[in-house]
Amino acid sequence: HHHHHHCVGIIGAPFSKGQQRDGVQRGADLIRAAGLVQKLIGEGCVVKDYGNLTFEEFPNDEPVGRLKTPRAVGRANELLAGAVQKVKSHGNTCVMLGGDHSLAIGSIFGHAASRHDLSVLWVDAHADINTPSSTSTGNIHGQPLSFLIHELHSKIPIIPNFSWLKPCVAAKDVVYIGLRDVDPGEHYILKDLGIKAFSMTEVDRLGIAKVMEQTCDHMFSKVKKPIHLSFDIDALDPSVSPATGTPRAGGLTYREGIYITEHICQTGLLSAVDMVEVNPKQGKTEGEIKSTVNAAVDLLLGCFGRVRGGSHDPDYKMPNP
Ligand code: 4U7
Ligand code: MN
Ligand code: MN
Ligand code: MN
Repeated sequence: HHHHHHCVGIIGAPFSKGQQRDGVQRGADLIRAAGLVQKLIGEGCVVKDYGNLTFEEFPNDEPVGRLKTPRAVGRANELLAGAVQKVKSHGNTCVMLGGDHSLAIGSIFGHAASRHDLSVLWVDAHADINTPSSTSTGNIHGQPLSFLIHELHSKIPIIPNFSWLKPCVAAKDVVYIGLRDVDPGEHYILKDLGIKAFSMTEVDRLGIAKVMEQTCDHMFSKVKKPIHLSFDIDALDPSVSPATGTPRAGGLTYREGIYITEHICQTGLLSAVDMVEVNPKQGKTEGEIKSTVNAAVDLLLGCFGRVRGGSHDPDYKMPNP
């Protein structure tokens, strides 16, 4: 019943300074090298690859409070936000290939600037909602949502290279799936703001089909807003995607991950996707890297219409015996 094609705009964001492990900046090129563009075209998408962003170096990027490399993260996200706005202004669904998850700051801000009033679906083992004061690690990839959510505005101090950023998402418009490693401060925020969250316990209890039904019920309770899907590859179980910086046992299966993307595609409201935290240097073998990258590619294909039951080809001619 999808007679339209998806127009997809891809941005590569080879950035790693939201955390401390080298390698995650190579995620975007690996996902491309696995054939993402050709495979999307094979699904009937019209694809424009906008290439990789080039990020500024900040040699004296001293911590601000607990925050590590704040200037690099601030400037990278400002650049990314502008790039996402451009991709959206061309009428594309934006795919941001990371890089680490601090990039969601710019990706969601840029998306919100062109399509305000988004729903954000955050698929992750982690809640990524520490504030600059609640963080225990200082890594900004564990904090992006605190910078984006209106209700947390008063918790965000003045940080160099972040003055362009204003909160742009309401707590009621965020849904989590896959949580299983939530810090005490994050748990407090989730409860305090009443953020909808399907942890792995709820995935076990309800099954992924009911989780997606209830996710969409929540997101579409009033008006149908465009969806921003922020997919951290560590949401999947480390047996599927081991090549990532902060793996956590007990994650989503490959099939549950694909089901999420298929369901979101079917809403017709997917407007931007982040695919982040693929880190080849964290893979112990070639096979571990391959499995992680292939999962990222397959999740993106699910976002753009690939269906496991096969799809209709109007040009198919049944061969004669
Ligand atoms: B990711 C952590 F303390 N919560 O804040 C933190 F456990 O983007 C992990 O989801 C954050 O991979 C993980 O540093 C960030 C930690
Ligand atoms: Mn479709
Ligand atoms: Mn994570
Ligand atoms: Mn994350």
